Order: sequence, then structure tokens, then C-alpha cells
Amino acid sequence: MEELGINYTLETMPFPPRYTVDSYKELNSLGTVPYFVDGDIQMTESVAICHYLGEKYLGEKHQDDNAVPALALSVTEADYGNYLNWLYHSDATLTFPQTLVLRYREFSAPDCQQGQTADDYEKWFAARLTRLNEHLSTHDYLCADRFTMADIAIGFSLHLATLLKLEQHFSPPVADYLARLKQRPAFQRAQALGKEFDPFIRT
Ligand SMILES: N[C@@H](CCC(=O)N[C@@H](CS)C(=O)NCC(=O)O)C(=O)O
Repeated sequence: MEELGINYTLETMPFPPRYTVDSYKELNSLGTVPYFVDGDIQMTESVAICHYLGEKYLGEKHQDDNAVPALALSVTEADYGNYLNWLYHSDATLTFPQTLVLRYREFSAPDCQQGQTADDYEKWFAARLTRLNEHLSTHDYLCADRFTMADIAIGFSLHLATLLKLEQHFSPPVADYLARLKQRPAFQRAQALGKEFDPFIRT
């Protein structure tokens, strides 16, 4: 939403809201974040939200300002299939193994850690970076030679990996790509939000 330049309201909560916020499950029965509301629409899948925002708000700013390219690809663009593939690749292939590391290494009580599970899924994550590494060895962005929602989705997976201290598995092109994404003003504005509840800041 920062990249699109649209107005929004953000509610931040201590993690996990399923336990910390009374009545959160009355709003979102899964108890998960993100939970996104736009009029009558309620969404719980991060990448579906990116997909939706990219198309629906193609957008407000871009229509008047041709200098800012659209964050979504249309079905008529040559890279459309690649765009969808990178969008889905983020959560289904890169974030998924990290959730096991998160669960069994970072957020377990010390006496119930399943270190072997976390170690196995760290290796899985490292292996699943192969396709991204190949692509970024010859491209600055994932598709259409421009920054799109696919870069936001994949960028999140890589950013999460740094929070889990998995960045040693990044090749130089992957590390450079994430560094470029993190220099974007919209990323930096978004990063500043919700710091008071950041579960990765340890005191
Ligand atoms: N596939 C969903 C997963 C949502 C999800 O599991 N979110 C996690 C945080 S990344 C969560 O809310 N966990 C807290 C809980 O399960 O109580 C997405 O990509 O948004």
C-alpha cells in the first residue's frame, strides 16, 4: 500500500493476536495475520492481498502519473505467467519452509524445541532459493524489467529469512537484490510501522 500510494488504516497487535487480543478470532476465525478488509472484502492470504491490490489499485496514482509503472502485470503482457509464478513461489516455496524454522527454532518454549525439524527445513529453504538465484544472476527484477508486486512478495520471503538468520544461504545476486528492495522509500516507511510489537526485537 505504501508503494501504491493509497490511503489505509493499519491496526498493529502483539503477536500472536489469537492469544493476545480478546475477540480477534471473532473478526478472523483463523486468528492469523495479516487480515485485510476492503469494503465487503476480507482476505487472509498475504500474496492474494498483493495480487488484489496490484490489480484493483493499479492504480490511483499511476493513472495520472505515467512515470510510475504499474505494480501488477496484465494478462496481455509477455511476462504474465512468470509474474504469477513468482507471486505464488514466494509463500508456497520460500516462506513455507521458513514457517517451520520459525515455529520450531524461534517461537518454541526451550524445553519443546524440535531442532531437527528446524534444521531440516532450513536446508529445504536453502535448496529452494535455486531458481531465484538463477534468475537474479541475469535480471534486476523478477519480471517485465520493472518492480512489481512479485518483488514485494518475494522480497518479504527474503526479508523474513534475514530475521530468522538464514541469509547465509543467499547467493550474492540474491543478497544484492534484497538490499536494493530495502532501499526503497516505501519499504522503509512500512518498516517503521508496528515496531512496538515486533517479535524479532529482543530486549
Ligand atoms: N498463508 C497465510 C499465513 C498466515 C499466517 O499463518 N500468519 C502467521 C504469521 S506469519 C500467524 O498469524 N501466526 C499466528 C498464529 O497462528 O496464531 C499468509 O500468507 O498470510
